[in-house]
Amino acid sequence: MSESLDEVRSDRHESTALPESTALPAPTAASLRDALLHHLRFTVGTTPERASAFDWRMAVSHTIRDRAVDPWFESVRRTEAEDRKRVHYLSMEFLIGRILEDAAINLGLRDTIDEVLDGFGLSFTEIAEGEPDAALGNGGLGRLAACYLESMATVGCPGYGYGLRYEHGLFEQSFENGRQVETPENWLATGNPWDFTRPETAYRVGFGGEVIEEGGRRIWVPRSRVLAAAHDTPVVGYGARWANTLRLWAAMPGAELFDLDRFNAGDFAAASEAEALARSLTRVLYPNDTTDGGKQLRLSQEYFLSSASVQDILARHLGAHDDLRRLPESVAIQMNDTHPAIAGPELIRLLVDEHGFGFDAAAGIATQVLGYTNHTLLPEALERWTVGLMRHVLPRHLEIIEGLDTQFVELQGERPDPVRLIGGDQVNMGDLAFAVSHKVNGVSALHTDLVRKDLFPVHDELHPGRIVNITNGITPRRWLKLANPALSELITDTIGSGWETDLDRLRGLEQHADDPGFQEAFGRTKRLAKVRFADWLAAEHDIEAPLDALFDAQVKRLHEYKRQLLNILWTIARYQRIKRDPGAGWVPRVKIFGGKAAPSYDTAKEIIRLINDVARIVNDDPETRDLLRVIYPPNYGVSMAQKLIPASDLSEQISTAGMEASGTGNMKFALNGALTIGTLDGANVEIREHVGAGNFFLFGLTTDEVAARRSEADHARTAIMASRPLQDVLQSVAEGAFSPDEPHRHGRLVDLMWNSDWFLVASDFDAYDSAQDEVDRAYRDSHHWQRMAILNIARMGHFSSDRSIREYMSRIWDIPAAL
Ligand code: 26V
Repeated sequence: MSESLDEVRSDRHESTALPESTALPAPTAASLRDALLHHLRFTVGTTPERASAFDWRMAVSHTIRDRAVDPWFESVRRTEAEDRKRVHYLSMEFLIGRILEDAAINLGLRDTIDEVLDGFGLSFTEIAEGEPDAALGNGGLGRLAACYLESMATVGCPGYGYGLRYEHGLFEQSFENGRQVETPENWLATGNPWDFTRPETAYRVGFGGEVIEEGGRRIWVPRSRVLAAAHDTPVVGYGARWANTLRLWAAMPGAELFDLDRFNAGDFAAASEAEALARSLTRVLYPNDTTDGGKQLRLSQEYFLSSASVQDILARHLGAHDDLRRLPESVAIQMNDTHPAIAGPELIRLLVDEHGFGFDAAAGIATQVLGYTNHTLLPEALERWTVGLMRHVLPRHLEIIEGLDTQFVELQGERPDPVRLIGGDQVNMGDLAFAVSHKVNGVSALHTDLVRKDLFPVHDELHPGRIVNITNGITPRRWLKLANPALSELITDTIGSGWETDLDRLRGLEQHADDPGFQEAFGRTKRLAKVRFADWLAAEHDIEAPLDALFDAQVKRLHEYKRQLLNILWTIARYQRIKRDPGAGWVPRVKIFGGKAAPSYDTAKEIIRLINDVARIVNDDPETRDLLRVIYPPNYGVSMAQKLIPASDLSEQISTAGMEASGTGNMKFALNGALTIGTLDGANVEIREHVGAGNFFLFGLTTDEVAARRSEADHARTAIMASRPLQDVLQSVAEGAFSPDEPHRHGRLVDLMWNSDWFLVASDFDAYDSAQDEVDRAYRDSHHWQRMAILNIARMGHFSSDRSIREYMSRIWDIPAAL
């Protein structure tokens, strides 16, 4: 039986290409123009004469989307015909950004559609910029998921992204008197042309209720049920040789879930409970890395994603196979952090309760299928749910976690103080995710070491080899080809095309690093990017940026460990020095900040306010404004990054060592020829190794030194007393030099610096200051600077997300490429 099955399979491996006739013909400008007019008329319902920018964008998007369909169907057909193993990437966040231009590039239609629109007197770029960002994520973790989806499609890894279709993505940020104000984001308000709605693909997801015993079996009777409806977006790889699906679940009340009996009995509230839950479940992305309130909703969201996805995965498997014991041969599930870790207990529950497996067998299958990526060591970021909440929302899953906990304690034998999945009254989702996974990965070499040593030492001892490192990566299509067309063109002119899918080829630029002609050409691309960014700043935010200055950028979520405070305090020191000696030959700098603070994160918000206060004083000072500018455009996101990163000369990656798991912005900047000023943290370590220590501005305490320094009493006071510049800076802030209307406004931040300084801003201040001096020296020698920048670009090939995905495929998923 199994032999003949194998025969069938190997037979199927032979058949590949789609018969030419069923595919759309390769588009010419004329055929694309016809398709565009067709959509304008029949999809949008208007004419070229009357069409608004929005109408054109819809028609263009549908025209491009049509071209994704054949590669998409063909990829599904081949995967099924060849019975290929697939990966299912479960993530609460996908920070995608705009889709149109990325899809056009990957389909090879970027220039043709440009030409077609030109014929109507329209600009593709302008139309594409009308698209709202799909901002279904908070920061690095969500953006990584988006890069990985694109790379999976590019390298031909059969798979699905599974997430939630939040009605409102990450909040929009504006500033009022320098303070962050949040307003709801509304990306779906004008419809989403990329969405294929599949109301027929819907699963019931239960919540609450109780577990009853029936004939020796445990049966979960949920209190309410919500429908998860699939919305699919095709994800086309570069060259359109492969396409995967991003499946986002939307919660729906579902008429059959309405409890008519309860309603008729007069219990109106209970009858509508499922409806109320459905309306809130996928309403909004959690903006909060730190929330206290809404814990139940968050856990319910996580379960909703996990359950719908696992049900879908099993349904697909059972559509083609009859044996769930062989699930690990066809299915890999990757959990993006612990957020979908309840997928483990859910898979076990379905195997045991609905498919008759014993507990141990089910747990064994789950472990072979699941993998877990850890993205942070911060204790406050490691998810824990109280047993009470878990019992209230997921009573059957709590029993299963108890079963896993018992297994895990037994495994630890005589260990006096065993690690528990349930410790005290808390369920530890990190330990749970570890226990149900065959591989657990860190996201940079340093981070992985710390995962082994500090986070999971006992797990590591019990399961040597389970923890692996797969350093993060970024997609060169969006972050170089799309974001930086001028540099991309220069690269292609110099080394030919092919780097888009084989980023190591950038090495070919090394031999041009000393060539003054190439340096000049590179300088022109940087200048062009600065002009583009400056034009956008002026048009959108009425902010002026002097083009001849060094663009020095720190863009990322606001967090104390990322040390935007160090950056702004140093900026004040620079301001004071210029004031003291304006003619000292300063290198003009634009200090660029971007990033959002979690709405409940008060200290981060105070730092935002300080940056904006400093900006106002510094930018208004006629003595300094030509030498120092502080700009902080609000609402940083993927699309702003695409303009800002190519324009930057210097990339600030200055987290307290040991605290930034990887960083991925660091990679985007270096790939676009910005030099890094940074600590030995996260992927900075590997970036420095690749680009060369001489092409990287290193400063600061190491991870071990951080630990030692923190244990010194009064380290903050000692460091401040040793640094005259820092004392002056803190004094001016304390005296209200940047908040004359409210002199004590920043008193708490100054207090934190003197009395706690957990993130060692003071301890690293002088080292940072010296590294910044070195930046100035290097920048003054323009040939030297360009050479370093070019070497950075040339040596960044390793950080392509294609490399990361290939590592996941071979080391975790056991999936060969389909291409
Ligand atoms: C969560 C929380 C929640 C509680 C308060 C503090 C805090 C701080 C950070 C986080 C982030 C959790 C997960 C995350 O987004 N990690 C990021 O993942 C990126 C992709 O691997 C990586 O590049 C970043 O270094 C890492 O912070």
